[in-house]
Amino acid sequence: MFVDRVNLTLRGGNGGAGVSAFMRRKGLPKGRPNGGSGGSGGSIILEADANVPTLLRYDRHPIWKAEGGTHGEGELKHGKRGQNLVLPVPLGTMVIDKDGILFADLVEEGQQVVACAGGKGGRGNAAFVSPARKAPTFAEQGEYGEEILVTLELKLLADAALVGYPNAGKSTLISRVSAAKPRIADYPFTTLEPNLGVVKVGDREIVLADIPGLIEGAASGKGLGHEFLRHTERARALVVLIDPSSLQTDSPQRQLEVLLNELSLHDPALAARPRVVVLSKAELLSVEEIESLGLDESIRIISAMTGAGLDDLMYEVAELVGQVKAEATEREGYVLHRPLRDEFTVRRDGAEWVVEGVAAVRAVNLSDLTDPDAADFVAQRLVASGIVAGLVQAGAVTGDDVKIGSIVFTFDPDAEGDEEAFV
Ligand SMILES: Nc1nc2c(ncn2[C@@H]2O[C@H](COP(=O)(O)OP(=O)(O)OP(=O)(O)O)[C@@H](O)[C@H]2O)c(=O)[nH]1
Ligand SMILES: [Mg+2]
Repeated sequence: MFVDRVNLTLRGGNGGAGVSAFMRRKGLPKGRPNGGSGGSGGSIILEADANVPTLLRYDRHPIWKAEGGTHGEGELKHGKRGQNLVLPVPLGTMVIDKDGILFADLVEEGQQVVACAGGKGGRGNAAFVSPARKAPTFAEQGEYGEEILVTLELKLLADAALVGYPNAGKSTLISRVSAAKPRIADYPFTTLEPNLGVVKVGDREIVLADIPGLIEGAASGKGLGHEFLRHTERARALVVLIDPSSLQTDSPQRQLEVLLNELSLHDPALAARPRVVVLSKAELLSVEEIESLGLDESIRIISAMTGAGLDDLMYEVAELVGQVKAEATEREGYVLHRPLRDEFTVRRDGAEWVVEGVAAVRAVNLSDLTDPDAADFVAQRLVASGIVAGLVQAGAVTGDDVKIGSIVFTFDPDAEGDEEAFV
């Protein structure tokens, strides 16, 4: 089965929690803080891999989660990082976010994009020691990993694509010039999914794509429709096959007209793509019969059955592909860097102010908010991250309730920290 479009849910691993612990010493009431930090969660990375032919494995398995970090421990033992999860995808995979924005086009072997980041590990209490805070009793929770919905869409990367009516002999041709072994039969739509084959031409190699047959009206859904023309979009050249055999009811001339029209209905750029037009199954006709077809002189004449004309055709296709490559800008993949996640947002919800976003969650992400020392620290973070200023700007006044995550506290922009009351 050839799968060229999937929707995935990806989750970065959660960060491990930091821990609050103390080294006990005789004679010391509390001891020195020695709680270790949690490990960060693993990220999910998509990587272009030439050994992966389709998106099939993701069709059956649409949810992926990277490993979480482990928690910190006493004696300054830090948690282990979660492993990154690398998901291999075929060359030519486009990565599209839930708003339809393309953020990566993975065309080169090994090209990667971090699709979603793991959560940061929380810091242990040892990390919060400062001259003013010699024995912090709080630690940070781990952050949740990022979760995203993405669509992966595969657009094959072929140098040349075979286009023709069903039964025109496309699969027979690719099976003669490459190691591809598609099914071949004298009924239409034998080929239901694209096949790629590598053709050696002298010391060059070109990748040829055999795609399902195209008929008149494909643009409006006839036959297999236009779906598979997506895989010709990135081909540098087209090989248009026309078939004089009795398997076709349309004349070769008419086939060519219809094919070019369907290509331009899909994308006008395809009809303008450099192409070689080929008359297949030529051994069925005499020289006179071929002449009487009145075809343009530039048409190549081949027989995949006898092998006549195949070497010359492949040479011509390789030359054309080479020219297009030399003229065109290189088909490079890219990875767009997505805008940073909103640090925080402030909105009014009934009587409450609600602060959301990464910075907001980070500010209050401590293990024990009833600890006055922790509350003091949170108050400082709310100021430093600009959240207090943001609330004031939005119109919050002393005494208002402010909600961040599951925590509600009374707003007091002038508080010295320890006056903040957490509920
Ligand atoms: N006589 C003759 N028959 C051929 C030649 N090439 C292909 N055929 C026959 O034409 C029929 C169709 O061939 P395929 O290669 O399956 O055609 P296709 O274009 O891939 O067809 P679809 O996959 O249905 O689009 C088969 O019966 C082939 O044996 C040729 O050079 N000479
Ligand atoms: Mg076929």
